[in-house]
Amino acid sequence: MDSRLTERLKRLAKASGVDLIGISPIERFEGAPKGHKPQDILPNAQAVVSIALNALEGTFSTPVFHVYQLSYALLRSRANEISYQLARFLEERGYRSVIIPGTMPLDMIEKKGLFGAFSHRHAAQAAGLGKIGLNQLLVTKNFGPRVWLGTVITSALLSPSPLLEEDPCPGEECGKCLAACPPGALFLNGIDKKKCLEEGVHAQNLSGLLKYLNKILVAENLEERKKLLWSAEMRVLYQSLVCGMIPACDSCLSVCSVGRRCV
Ligand code: B12
Ligand code: SF4
Ligand code: SF4
Repeated sequence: MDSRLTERLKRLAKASGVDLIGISPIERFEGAPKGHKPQDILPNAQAVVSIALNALEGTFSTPVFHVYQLSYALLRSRANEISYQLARFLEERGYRSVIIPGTMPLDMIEKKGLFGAFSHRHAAQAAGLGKIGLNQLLVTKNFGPRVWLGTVITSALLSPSPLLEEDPCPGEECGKCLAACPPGALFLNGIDKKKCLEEGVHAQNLSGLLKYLNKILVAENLEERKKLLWSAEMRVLYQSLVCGMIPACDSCLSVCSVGRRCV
């Protein structure tokens, strides 16, 4: 166990703006499905580093979508970049490392984009950052579920972090996330991913883009097609492609009062 390297890595993460960092040894992933254990992603994996970045609470209360979009997109790219920085730090010291995409890219063919290569939530729970709550998200003590996660799998033998003992989510006796989920996609023991995905469908994500392109394809004549191409909706879609396509729903995050710090 390299405790000095672990401390230096944690210091670098904090200096880069990470709010929470924890380390889990690969033995904590025994229950993970085949193909989704650390060693399936990096053959000589020894440890998994999890980071969490707290989202601005204002992100979840602004009614202006493009204001929400900026914070969200920035959080996503920062987590990827910091993960990369940590992986570079470890590789410079001779330890092979990989980073897990925040969301995309992921397997769009067999898994239909609904199953990541490696679960950030389970990794973060195994690293003691929080516990998976009733909303199926990682709920942390200090920031509730309003954290974006990143993961580095490495061949370095890093010192493990303790697991979180108490559960920040009281479960059924709260149940606010279940009640707040617009399509009723959340259940006591899981989530209907398709329902959740449908709710997140918005003019500004992939399904929205495909629906709009289809509208152009089936338009009656050339004039109609031109109108659809030179429309405001097309400009919105273009902007989302440039700035980041963001799911439109987040009620199960915003409603949770655990770790809420702002009025
Ligand atoms: C696909 C995906 C979705 C799908 C499916 C969601 C889901 N719950 O699976 C859809 C589009 C519906 C979705 C929605 C949302 N997502 Co999403 N999503 C992902 C993504 C890319 C993969 C998740 C995944 O693989 N699911 C499939 C498998 C792994 O999950 P599962 O079926 O629950 O796994 C079972 C088994 O496989 C097993 N298992 C899997 N791995 C392991 C490991 C161990 C050790 C064990 C014991 C078991 C185990 O346990 C499960 C059985 O209960 C992750 C990023 C990532 N790579 O982790 C983000 C991620 C989960 N999403 C996130 C967010 C924020 C959202 C949304 C709020 C949308 C938004 N506004 O961004 C909603 C919330 C929905 C919800 N309440 O869960 C965040 C969650 C942050 C947090 N605090 O936990 C993540 C982690 C992205 C990130 N980098 O931070 N998402
Ligand atoms: S993101 Fe929206 S639809 Fe999906 S589980 Fe959360 S509240 Fe329900
Ligand atoms: S809203 Fe309540 S039940 Fe849902 S995750 Fe937060 S604390 Fe748990």
